[in-house]
Amino acid sequence: MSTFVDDYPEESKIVQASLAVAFVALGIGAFFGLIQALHRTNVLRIFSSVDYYTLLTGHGVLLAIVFTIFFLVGLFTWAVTKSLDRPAPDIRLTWAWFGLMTTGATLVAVAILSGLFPSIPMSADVLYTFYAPLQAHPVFYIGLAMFIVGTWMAGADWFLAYREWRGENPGERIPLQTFMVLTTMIMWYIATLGVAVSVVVFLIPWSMGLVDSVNPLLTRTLFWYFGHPIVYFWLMPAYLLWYTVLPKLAGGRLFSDPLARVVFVLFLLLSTPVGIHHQYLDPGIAEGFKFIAMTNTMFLLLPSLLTAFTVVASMEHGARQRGGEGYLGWLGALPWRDPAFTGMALAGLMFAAGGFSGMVNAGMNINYLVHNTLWVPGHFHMTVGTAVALTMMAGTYWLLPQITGKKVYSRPIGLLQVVMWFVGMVFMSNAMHRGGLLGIPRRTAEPQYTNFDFVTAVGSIGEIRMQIALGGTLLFLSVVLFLFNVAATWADDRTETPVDDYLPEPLSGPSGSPVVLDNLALWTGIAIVLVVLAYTLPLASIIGDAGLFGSSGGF
Ligand code: HAS
Ligand code: HEM
Ligand code: CU
Repeated sequence: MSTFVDDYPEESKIVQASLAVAFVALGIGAFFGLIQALHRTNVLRIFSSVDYYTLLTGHGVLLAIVFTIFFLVGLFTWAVTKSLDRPAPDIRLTWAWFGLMTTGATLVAVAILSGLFPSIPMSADVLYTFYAPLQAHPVFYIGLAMFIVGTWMAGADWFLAYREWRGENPGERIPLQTFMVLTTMIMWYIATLGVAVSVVVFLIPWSMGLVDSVNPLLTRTLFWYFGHPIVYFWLMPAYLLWYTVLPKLAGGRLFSDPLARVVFVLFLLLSTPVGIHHQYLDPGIAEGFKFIAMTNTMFLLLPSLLTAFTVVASMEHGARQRGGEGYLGWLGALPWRDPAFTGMALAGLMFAAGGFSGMVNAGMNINYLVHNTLWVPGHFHMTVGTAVALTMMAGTYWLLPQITGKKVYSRPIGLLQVVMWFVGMVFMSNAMHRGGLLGIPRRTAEPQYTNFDFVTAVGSIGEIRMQIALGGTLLFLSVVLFLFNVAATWADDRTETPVDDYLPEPLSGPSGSPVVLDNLALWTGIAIVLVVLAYTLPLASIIGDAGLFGSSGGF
C-alpha cells in the first residue's frame, strides 16, 4: 500500500499549500466572528461600531470565499489526481492558478483590512456581497477578479487531466470523484459569468471613476445570479466527502453511484435559475419572476433530499457491516471515536436543520418575515458555517495523513474539537433563528434592545444574546484546537506507516446505469437554456427601467 504523497509528491504540495491558505483565512475569519458575536450582544466591545462593518466584511470574505474555495481547490486536486490515477497535466499550470488565486485573495484582504487604519487611503467595507451602491477601492475588485480567474484556470487544469485520461480510456465511465469535480466546475463557469460581468463592466470602472454611476438593482441581480450557485460550490466539496469518503469511514460502501451522479447533474441544471429568491423584497423585479425563482428553488430541494437518503443508507450499511442491529440501534455501531467520521456525521445532521430553515426562506410570503433578520445568519451558519466548514475540518483529519505521510497529531483533540463546534453552533444558530423571528436585524452592530442581564427570563432577547455569545466563544475555541492540531501534525516528523486511503467500490456501481448521465455537453446545454429562460426577461426589464449604468453614486 503506498501513500498519495509518495505517488504524487508535486500534487501533494499543491494540496497542502491550498489547505494552508484556507486555514490561515479560517483562523483570522473565526477571530473576527468572535469579536462580532461579543460586540453585537454587548458582552465585549473592543472595536468601534464603524469598524464592525470592516470586520464583518473580513469575516464573510475570509470564511465564505477564501477558506471554503481554497479548501475546495485542494480537495478537488486530490480527488482528480487520485480517481484518475494520473499526475497533473502540467504542474506549472497548477502552480500558476494557485499563485493567481493567492495573490488575488491577498489583495482583497489587504483592501478590506486597510479600513481599520484611517491613515491608509483604502477601504472595502462592502460586505462579502459587494454589490452597489456600496463601493470599495479598486484593489478589492481587481483582487477578486484575479481570484476568480484563478479558479477558472484550476477548472481548466482538471478538464485537461480528464481529457488525457479519456484519450487512454475511451468508453469507460468517468470515475465518480472526477465526475463530481467536472459537473461542479461547469456550474461554476456558468455562475461566475454573472459576477465577472458585474465586476469588470460595472464595478471596476465605477470605483476608478471612469463611469459616474451604476444601476444598483442590476449589480444586485448579477451578484445573486452568482450568489446562489456559489452556495452549492461550497456544498459540493462536502457532498464529495459525504458520498465517497464517509461511507468508508462508517465501515461500508456507497449505496448507489448512479444516484450520486443524478444529484450532481441536478445541481448543475438547477443551481443558477433560482438566484432571485434572494431578492423577494427587491422593488423593481416583477412578482411573476420571483414566483418562478421560488418554484425552481423548491425543485432544487430534490438533490439534497436524495443525498440525505443515499448518505444515511450508506452509513446504515456500514454500521450493519460492523455488527449494528435494530431500527436505530445500528447508530451505536458507528465509529464515533473517529473525528473524521463524527465531524462529517454531525455536519450532516446540522445540515438537515439548515435545509429546513432554507425551505422557510424560500417561501415568498414567509420570507417577508425573516428577510434581513438574524434568522438568515442562523440559516447559513448551519449550512456553509457547519455542513461545509465542519465537513472540511473533519475531512482534513482524513486527508492530511495522505498528503503529508504523517499521522494526525491527536485524535482525541480532533474529536473534542468537532463536537465543540457542533455544540457551539447549536447555541449560536438556534438563538439566531429565534432572534430573527423576534425581529433582531442582521448586519448591524447596534441591536441594543435590552441590556445584558444574567437574570433575564427565558425567551427574552437577553437570553438569546447570551446564547449567541456563548456559542460564538465555543466555535472560536474549536477553531483554535483545530489549527493547533493541524499545525502540530505538519510539524511532526514523518511516520513510515502507510496510510489506509483505499476507497471501496459502491454497492451499486456505475456499470448498469444510463450512459447519458456522463454526457457533460448535454447537461451543460440544458443548464444554459434554463439560465436564459430564467434571466432574460428580468434583466431586460431592470435595464429598461433604469438603464445599463443607472444613476447611483457610491457609498
Ligand atoms: Fe440558503 C440565504 C434558501 C441551502 C447558504 N443561504 C442564504 C445565505 C447563505 C446561504 C450564505 O430561498 C445568505 C446570503 C446573504 O448574505 O444574504 N438555502 C435555501 C434553500 C436551500 C439552501 C432552499 N444555503 C443553502 C446551502 C448554503 C446556503 C447549502 C451554503 C452552503 N437561502 C435560501 C433563501 C435565502 C438563503 C431563500 C435568502 C434569504 C433571505 O431572505 O435573505 C436548500 O438547498 C436546502 C436543502 C437541504 C436539505 C437538507 C437535506 C439533508 C441532508 C442531511 C443528511 C444527513 C447526514 C447525516 C449525512 C433539504 C443532506 C446523518 C447523521 C446521522 C447521525 C444519521
Ligand atoms: C456573519 C459569528 C463562523 C460565514 C456572522 C455574524 C456573526 C458571526 C455574529 C453576524 C453578524 C451580523 O449580521 O451583524 C461567527 C462565529 C463563527 C463564525 C463566532 C465561528 C468562529 C463562520 C463560518 C462561516 C461564516 C465558518 C463560513 C464558512 C459568515 C457570513 C456572514 C457571517 C457569510 C455574513 C456576513 C454579512 O452579513 O455580510 N458570523 N461566524 N461564519 N458569518 Fe459567521
Ligand atoms: Cu440562495
